[in-house]
Amino acid sequence: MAEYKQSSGLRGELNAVGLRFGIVVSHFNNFITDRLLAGAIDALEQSGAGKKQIEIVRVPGSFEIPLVAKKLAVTGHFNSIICIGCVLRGETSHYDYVASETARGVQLAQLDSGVPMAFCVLTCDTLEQAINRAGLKSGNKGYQSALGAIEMARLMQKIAGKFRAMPRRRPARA
Ligand code: INI
Repeated sequence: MAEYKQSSGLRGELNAVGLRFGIVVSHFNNFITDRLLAGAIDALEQSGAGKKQIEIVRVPGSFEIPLVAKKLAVTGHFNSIICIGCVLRGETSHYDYVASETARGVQLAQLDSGVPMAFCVLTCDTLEQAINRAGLKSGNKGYQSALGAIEMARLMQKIAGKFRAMPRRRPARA
């Protein structure tokens, strides 16, 4: 084990030059989602992405994010997709359905399409909690999610590049 340093292993660099990103952003609670969007764009631009590499698509609520994220993913145009929403707990169980189905839908969309998706859907009990996660720079979940989107896009490229030329093997029997 000693020869495996903590830093060893494949990892995606935080370099967005030449990558293409889709951002799906929910209008519901847009006081919060606009700030998350601004954080995400900041992170992408600081990492080398130009405006032409970023496509922003708006949906009514978080529940609609997965369908649109998948629609974008299967175009084959994007290296990574960032899903932005904010679900606030209300008086009814609506919150639970919207929050869990959005998470499940985004996970299914990335597994089905093979395009990495950053999950930047806040699920908070109060508006104050959401505000704290939509602040500036390190306190902005949009910023952090975009860094994750870049890292995953590069990692997918590395995996594809590393194993493309290798002969295929049958999977081992269980
Ligand atoms: N959508 C959200 O993004 N956040 C919420 O907090 C929310 N609440 O609480 O209702 C919400 N509802 C709308 C939902 O996402 C759909 O747009 C709607 O149900 C129509 O399909």
